[in-house]
Amino acid sequence: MQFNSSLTPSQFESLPLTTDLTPDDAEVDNKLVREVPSKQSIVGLTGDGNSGEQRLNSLANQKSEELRHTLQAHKHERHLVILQDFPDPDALSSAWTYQLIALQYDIKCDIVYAGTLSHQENIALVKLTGLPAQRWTLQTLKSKDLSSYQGFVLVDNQGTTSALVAIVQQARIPLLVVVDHHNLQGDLKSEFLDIRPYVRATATIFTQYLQAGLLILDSSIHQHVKCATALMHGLRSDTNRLMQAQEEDFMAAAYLSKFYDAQLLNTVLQATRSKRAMDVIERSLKNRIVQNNFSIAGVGYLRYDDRDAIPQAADFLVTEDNVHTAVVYGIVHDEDEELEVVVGSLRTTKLTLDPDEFIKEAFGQDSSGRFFGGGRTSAGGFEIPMGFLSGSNENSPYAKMKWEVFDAQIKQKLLRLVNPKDNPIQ
Ligand SMILES: [Mn+2]
Repeated sequence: MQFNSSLTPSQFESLPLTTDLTPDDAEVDNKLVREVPSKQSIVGLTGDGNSGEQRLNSLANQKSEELRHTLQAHKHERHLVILQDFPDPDALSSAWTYQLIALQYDIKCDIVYAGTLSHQENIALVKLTGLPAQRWTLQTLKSKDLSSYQGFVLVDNQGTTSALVAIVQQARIPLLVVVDHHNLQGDLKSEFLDIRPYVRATATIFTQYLQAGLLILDSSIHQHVKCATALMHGLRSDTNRLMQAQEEDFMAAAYLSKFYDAQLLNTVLQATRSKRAMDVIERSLKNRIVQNNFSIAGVGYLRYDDRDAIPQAADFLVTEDNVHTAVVYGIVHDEDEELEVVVGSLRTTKLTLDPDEFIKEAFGQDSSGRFFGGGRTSAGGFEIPMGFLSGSNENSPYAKMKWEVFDAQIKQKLLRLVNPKDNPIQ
């Protein structure tokens, strides 16, 4: 069985720790909130067989124009670009592109994330391209003067997967720009909104902005070549090496092919797994149960830095014969914050299974109505805070008991959907 290192995690690996996207004090003019067009209306726009010079659909052009106006209106400002807590190549490359575009308008951007880069390819990408993302923990945030930012931007997420968003909102920094390809996660009030769930990667959307002229790429500028390489990686990893790519994604990849550095991308893709990630994958293999073509595996406790081994294990389990969907989960322990969270990933090759729906149906919502997870095409994730039960694992029988309870409960919730007659509790 082949183990392909280019399978990368989805951004929905982390979910709602914090955010409230509808602050009482709506500082943003409601009139500025734009409606997300339905897929139908876009199919009509793209399927006209028109071979326009850049072959961009009118929506992409219209959105690029809107973004240009938004940036124009915020010249000389400083913005915070917030990524999901565990950013993936799609998020990282898109944010970098936003930063370079914004710079044309003398807007300075800091790209930040609260969690960690735990996938070997993400670490390689950031190191090899010099991608300017910074880790801001909640601790870091306390030492920052947020008043120097006039706005914040969400790229490849809608604020539900970042622990930073709530704090930035408390500081009354307005949400200016959202660009994402996940299903709409709630009522978002942003000056500019471009959410296109049928596009397979946010990197595709950003490439379209480049094609529309928001930034003219130049192969003689190293930074442009590196950014194009990062975008190519983001686009490939969110489309399962282009296997799930659609016309728009291929068009974007074709455009990037004129600028990216194939050798650099190859080096990024050859990053190797840590031993601890391998151990988690081994545990997932050993613990998996397969029922009705679903493979389900609990992997016990993991360190925070190894969190990304969970989606990697799911990527692996879904390759087994007769398995179309894999769910892997574990308890991630954050030593710094003394917090524990159940983190899970879903991967599916079944076209009719919507990961977003499946996870929402399986785990439901927390007491404030927020879903424990969601997803996009072929991938999803969930995150369930353990709250009062966090920590105290020095006592190993307690730790074991706690794992067993969570393990049983998650299996129960999943099997209810997989095989309604089967209940592990009985
Ligand atoms: Mn993405």
